[in-house]
Amino acid sequence: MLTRIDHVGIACHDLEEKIAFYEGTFGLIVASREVNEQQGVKEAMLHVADGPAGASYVQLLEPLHPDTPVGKFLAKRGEGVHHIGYGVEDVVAALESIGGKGVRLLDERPRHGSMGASIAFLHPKDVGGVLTELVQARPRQH
Ligand code: V0V
Ligand code: CO
Repeated sequence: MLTRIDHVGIACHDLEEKIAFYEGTFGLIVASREVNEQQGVKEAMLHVADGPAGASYVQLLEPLHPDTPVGKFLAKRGEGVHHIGYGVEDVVAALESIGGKGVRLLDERPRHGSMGASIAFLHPKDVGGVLTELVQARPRQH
């Protein structure tokens, strides 16, 4: 069901500062920058590698407000890994299958994610303390 690690989501206070760090330290290149009001974040995807099932990224996340998932996480735990995003072929089918196994779905239906992806989150308490995101990438343009 999981085809790759699509991204590792990292919570930070200052997006521009962390982008500069990842660029300068690891030579990563920013593939996209977006504000996602629904998710309460300003985020950037930094390209790590391409694989047979698609690309993988580091996602840097700065909260738009304190009362958002990333804002609350920063207040409670400070900067660090916030979630893992796994690639799936079909996010609707994956949600149905995973929900059927008793894992709480934070999204019953997919929502809009970075770079045109369809995304859905699983409750961290049902995934061993790991906030888990399913990512169906936008079909590649020709
Ligand atoms: C909270 N908890 C976490 C966590 N956030 N555990 C692991 N990883 C995290 N990131 C724990 C927290 O420590 C509490 O445990 C418990 O869950 C309840 O947390 P809370 O602070 O009371 O917060 P809630 O319940 O209001 O919200 C937590 C959830 C929320 C996970 C439900 O953050 C959520 O719906 N997240 C999904 C959306 C999201 O994260 N969007 C931002 C990324 P204790 O202390 O009680 O034991 S957007 C994105 O990735 C995009 C756009 C993309 O990839 O394209
Ligand atoms: Co994400």
